[in-house]
Amino acid sequence: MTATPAPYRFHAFDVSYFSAKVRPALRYKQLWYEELRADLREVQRRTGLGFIPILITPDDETWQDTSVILDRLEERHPDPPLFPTTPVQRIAAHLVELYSDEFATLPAMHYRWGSELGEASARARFIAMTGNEAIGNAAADRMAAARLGLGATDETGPAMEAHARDLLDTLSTHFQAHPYLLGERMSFADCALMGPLYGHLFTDLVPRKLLLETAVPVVGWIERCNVPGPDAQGQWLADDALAGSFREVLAAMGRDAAPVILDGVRTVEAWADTRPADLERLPRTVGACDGSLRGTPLKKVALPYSLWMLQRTLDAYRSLAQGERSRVDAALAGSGWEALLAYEPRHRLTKRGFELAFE
Ligand SMILES: N[C@@H](CCC(=O)N[C@@H](CS)C(=O)NCC(=O)O)C(=O)O
Repeated sequence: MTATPAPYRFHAFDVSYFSAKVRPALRYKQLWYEELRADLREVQRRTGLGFIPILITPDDETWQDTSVILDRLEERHPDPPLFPTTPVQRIAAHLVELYSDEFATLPAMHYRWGSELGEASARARFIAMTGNEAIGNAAADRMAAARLGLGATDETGPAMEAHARDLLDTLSTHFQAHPYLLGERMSFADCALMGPLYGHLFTDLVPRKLLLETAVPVVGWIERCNVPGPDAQGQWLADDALAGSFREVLAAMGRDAAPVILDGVRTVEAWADTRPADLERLPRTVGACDGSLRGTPLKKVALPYSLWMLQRTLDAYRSLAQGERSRVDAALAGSGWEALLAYEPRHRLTKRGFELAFE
């Protein structure tokens, strides 16, 4: 175990999508940590926000936002590494993170809240988790409404399920030959994908059945990510390679997700073009954007946060030397991610404390 003078304190929930992204990283890095059922008053007091998870460091700093948390964990505890340093694997990992954080929430919310059995079982779990019927029901109502805001409606349900089917099939093929996305070692891409796959699909009744009946190799990967001890780790693929089966995974993600993410970012940028000059705080959402998923119209809220996440990937891509970028382009040709990597945002966001702001 990595020695720290006191444990990290991880405010999280087992049913939480984004908690499932950080937990494997804490375990992989063999950190001393205590997981607490998130104390929402403490989270609010420390961050001014209602988002979980948060991580409190041994020296009592508060870290919020899973991408920031993973970056800082890597900075403080670089060994064993979560972030590949070679260009192709690094950008591929960023795309998996972008997909997981900014698109996979849609199928995940569909499976949790989009059927009678899904909704009733998730509601029961929320009540059990909070130990209070009124609070559990209120939280369930908020999340069920958030599903619709994200565009995971009854109309888009079949497209969500077709997407999930392709994703699970490509992942199953990959995990039959490779323990993790980039080879024999876990990376932050695996952590990010655990958000939808463990946080929602594996803990929810309806998709758990789907996983166990149709995607057993994916369940095997979930088990590995949950117990990623040092003895279970090898190396990422040599020579900055991506397995052919992982390129299929990236394509299953990119084809459907990249246009939806770009639609959202374009809407945010159009709003930013004409935003009020005296804007003090960025709103969480800036209206809705219209797009489509597999030919089905999809209307979803546009989130400034999505621009920040895209910027994170683009910063990594644009910091590469020309030759490295060409290697990334060649490796990702035909994956559906090209237009997103070519996008040049007109606006730039930064974090002031825990809040997003224009740079
Ligand atoms: N981008 C944030 C997202 C965190 C997030 O949305 N967490 C969910 C739980 S998994 C939450 O707290 N939702 C409360 C809300 O949406 O109001 C991160 O990466 O930490």
